[in-house]
Amino acid sequence: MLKIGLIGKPNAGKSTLFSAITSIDVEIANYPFTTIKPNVGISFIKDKCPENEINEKCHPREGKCINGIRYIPVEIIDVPGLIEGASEGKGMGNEFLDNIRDADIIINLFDASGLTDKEGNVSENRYNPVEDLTFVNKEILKWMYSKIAKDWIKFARKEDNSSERMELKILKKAATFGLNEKDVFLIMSREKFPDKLINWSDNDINNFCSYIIKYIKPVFNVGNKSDLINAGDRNDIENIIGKTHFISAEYELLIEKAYKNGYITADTMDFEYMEKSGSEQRKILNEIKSKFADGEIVRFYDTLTDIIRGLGYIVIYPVLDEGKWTDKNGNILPDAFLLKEGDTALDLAYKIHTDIGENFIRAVNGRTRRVIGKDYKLLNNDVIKIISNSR
Ligand SMILES: Nc1nc2c(ncn2[C@@H]2O[C@H](COP(=O)(O)OP(=O)(O)OP(=O)(O)O)[C@@H](O)[C@H]2O)c(=O)[nH]1
Ligand SMILES: [Mg+2]
Repeated sequence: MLKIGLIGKPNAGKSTLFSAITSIDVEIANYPFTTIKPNVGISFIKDKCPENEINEKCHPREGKCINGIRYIPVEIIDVPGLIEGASEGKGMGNEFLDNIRDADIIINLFDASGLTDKEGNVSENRYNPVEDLTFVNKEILKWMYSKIAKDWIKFARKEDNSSERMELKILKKAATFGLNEKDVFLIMSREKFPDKLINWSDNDINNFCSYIIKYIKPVFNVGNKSDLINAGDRNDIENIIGKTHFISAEYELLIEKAYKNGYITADTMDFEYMEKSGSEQRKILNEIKSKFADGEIVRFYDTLTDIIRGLGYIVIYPVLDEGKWTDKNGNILPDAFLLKEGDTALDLAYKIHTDIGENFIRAVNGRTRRVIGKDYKLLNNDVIKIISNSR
């Protein structure tokens, strides 16, 4: 399952967002270091389900499908707040970042309102939110460096004496961040490093870490508390850091709760009011609705979808019956897997099971009914049957 880590300075609204998107109640409060232990939960990314094409209802094994929109589960991890100097033990330190070691995507949630200072304390003076981005990114890098550089000389001496491929040697260090051989190969082929590990300087190790972020594990800055700012504030931020997603965890939570309690018909912006909702509630929700309609604030689900699309993730539906799009028990489109653009039918086979990958014979495209080979490049929303020799 795709893993998404929520990081940021204390009081930025990480736990509020976590609660809104996972429906898990966690501690939320207007002071720093409310969260002291990471929270882990499941949320979803949404995509149009192929069930629409066959006029049948699908049977998701995981997640759900509502009105033809498939909800594909992703793991969300909310961690304590990060402050400058965390790598030297300040605040809650940085050990807790180990919980997002193998996250595929890191979201740096920053308080766009500027109403909390660098350490997350509510402040009278308006604070420039862009400052958070610099130190949070630095702390992430320092944390990665500390893991990779640990016992480097001992590691380098041992590995320099072996005839293994360089990628496999580096992987012994990089696997802790969830990287695989392909990932390491990508970094090593695009960037230059000394041939012998013993000759890697601190700078080389640092660069390697920054390339992990650049190529494999991107950090996305997302502005929170955008309900408290105006167009000018948004411009000021975008002038410095470029196009930004402005969200409101508070609104996300309000909408989610209104939906769960039966006040509105959907948790999307096209909701209608249910009879049970009162006039005060409708007034607040109308205001919220208009802010989203004006594009002042975006829904976090849309942000997430944008990020995932931008990274080249695609949704693939493996089936056993290429005609009916079912598994062996007749369940329609039971699974939705996230793969990456460029991944092949063989990659899908391995993702289903190593045994199926190893014994791959051919595959069939469920839409065209054509036989495809192991090198077939998967397309978003493909329905694929894999034929293998595995028992
Ligand atoms: N106005 C507004 N307030 C928000 C928003 N998101 C969170 N808050 C408030 O900000 C405060 C901090 O929220 P938390 O979710 O506890 O923040 P956190 O980042 O998890 O904080 P730590 O666990 O201390 O690192 C709470 O009072 C929230 O109600 C938002 O989008 N808008
Ligand atoms: Mg928190």
